[in-house]
Amino acid sequence: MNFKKILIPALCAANALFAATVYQNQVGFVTNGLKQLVVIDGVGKAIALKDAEGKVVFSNTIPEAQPWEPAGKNGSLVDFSEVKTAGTYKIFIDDEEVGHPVIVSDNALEGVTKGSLKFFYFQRASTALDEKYAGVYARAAGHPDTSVKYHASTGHDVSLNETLKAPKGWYDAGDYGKYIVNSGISTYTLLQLYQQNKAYFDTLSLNIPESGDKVPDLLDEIRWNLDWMMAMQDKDGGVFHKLTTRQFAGMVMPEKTTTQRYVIGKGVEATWNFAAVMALAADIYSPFDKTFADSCAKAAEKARLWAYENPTAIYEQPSDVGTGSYTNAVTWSINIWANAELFRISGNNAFVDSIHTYKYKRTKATLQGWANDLMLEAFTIATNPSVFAKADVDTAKALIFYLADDYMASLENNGFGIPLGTEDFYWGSNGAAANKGMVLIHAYILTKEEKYLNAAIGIADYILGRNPLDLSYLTGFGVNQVMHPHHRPSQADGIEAPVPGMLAGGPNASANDASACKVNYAKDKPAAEAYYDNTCSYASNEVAINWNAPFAYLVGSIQAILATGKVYDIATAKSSATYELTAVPKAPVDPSKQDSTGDATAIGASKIDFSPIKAGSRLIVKDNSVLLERTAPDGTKKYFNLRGKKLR
Ligand code: 9MR
Ligand code: 9MR
Repeated sequence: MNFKKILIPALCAANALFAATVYQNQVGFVTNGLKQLVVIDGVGKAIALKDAEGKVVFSNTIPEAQPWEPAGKNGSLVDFSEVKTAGTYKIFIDDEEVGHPVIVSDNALEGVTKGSLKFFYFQRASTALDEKYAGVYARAAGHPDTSVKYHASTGHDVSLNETLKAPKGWYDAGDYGKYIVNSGISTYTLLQLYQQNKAYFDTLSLNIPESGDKVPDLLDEIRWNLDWMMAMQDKDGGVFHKLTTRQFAGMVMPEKTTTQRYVIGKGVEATWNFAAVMALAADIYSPFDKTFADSCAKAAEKARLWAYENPTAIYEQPSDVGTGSYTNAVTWSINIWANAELFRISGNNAFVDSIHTYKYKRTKATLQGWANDLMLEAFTIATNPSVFAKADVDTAKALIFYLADDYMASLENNGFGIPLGTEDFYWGSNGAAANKGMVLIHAYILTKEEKYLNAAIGIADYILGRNPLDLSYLTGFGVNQVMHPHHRPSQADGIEAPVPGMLAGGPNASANDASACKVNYAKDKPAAEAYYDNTCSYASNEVAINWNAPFAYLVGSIQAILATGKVYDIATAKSSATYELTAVPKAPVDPSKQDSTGDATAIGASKIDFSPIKAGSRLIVKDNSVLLERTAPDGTKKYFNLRGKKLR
């Protein structure tokens, strides 16, 4: 019996009693790009878009609804990409106006690109924000950071009462701390945005104090943070973990908190991060400021040497410190990333040899985030095929498609057309969503297959309103906006609207701040609704540089690609300068510090064609010892110690 045939008319009759709901990008659709919206309770009804004169520019019947687990309800995905005329349209379902205006324009995502990048200007430490650039959000200078103390965890003799100058940089988030680990991935993501879309960003004005100089505004903004990062490198090459007060400040303006700041910790996570970012900066800034670029390359080289000499220096949060910890990052993933960047700017094979030491771990991808940078090396290697060996490029591509094709598969029968699952709704879910978009953009750069770009557009649409809260998560943009982010200046400045261009952390099914909020906003809610627009909610409504950066990358790339019709040409991609760098010692010295997720079992990842290890033997390092791994042609693996004794 065909169940559907009986059910559908019954459901349609019931639907007629309820008005349909529409979830859509509230900011705009680029004229020549994908355009979709979601309708709830609309199956079988007529949907139309009309222009200002009431002329129908699109009409269709609302298709079958499909589930999307994070929303806990079914949606019908309506595709109106055929509308290729710029304009503002109204949505009608059975002749009733619903949803929000649909804006179609050639530069629909330019405003959010500029806005999300301008956020970094608003986050600048050690400077006043002038009204000319900040408008009503102008403020006094805070945190000069010219007299920073050394915390004992840096290894410095604190009885000497020395101080350090480390001004500038961006505040991390809603707090006033400056953390190298999180700065690393954020700065790097923005550098990649520039690198991959130079034609677009060379002329894009952000209205910042440096606008009008010879350097693109995006690079001027990034430089503000690089200058700070540079000051965080100790004389021996190691890099301090963070610069913060010992405890979080109150919810006050920057200039109101004058509590002593410290550099805290010095470890491999910060040092590897620093090396990776400085290496890429050495390439990108060399046409603009050769002296600075040279110093970046030197600093990166020195950092790497320190990290190899101090492999056990893993950051631990001191007991008298309560600011963000950024601990437990996967150190080998940062190591590989830094070595990839160093090879790219130097051509010194010792750096790729270092990567190969970890080859057995590079078969199973994890989405990039402050705690795992494996994908960052994959992005670099895959987009530099004339620099890296083919086998390395193939491995890097495999990592990218391991994730990207998984996202594509999740779009099948997905009622909202969003490649996010219930498991993706953790602290900073919007940042993770944007990072998925970054993976998809890379898949697009590598294949030019539109499906990847379209999936990335779906993520941008999700953040800008195509979600079950009918909310744009970027402050200052969209019809329904986030109004109460956990962000000290926005809470303390007396202005009702928060600083614009900030991406809220997003729904978090774990509601890790339930005690601060006195309410568990995730309770009995589908994952995508576990969000609280309240200043208490640092786990769903804080803002952070590592969430804004991939969002800016996502919308900036989409806008640049659609507007210019051009995609980053990787065939000839290479560093604009070559540096002579030393790489001693060559290999990682402390395998016991390698991450457990990298153990030999990770090789089971079935989607990956990793030909060299399909069958045969090789040496791997596990639990501090070297083992022989034999892979039979059917893929089964056996392990032996070096005396030939079979293990397990
Ligand atoms: O404001 C802090 C925010 O930046 C952090 O992400 C969060 C978690 O570490 O902590 C916030 O600070 C709160 C602190 O943890 C407890 N006292 C109240 C602080 C402000 O809500
Ligand atoms: O983004 C971080 C998240 O992944 C962690 O789970 C959380 C708790 O450690 O910390 C987040 O980072 C915060 C940092 O510790 C302090 N500044 C604010 C950051 C965003 O909430």
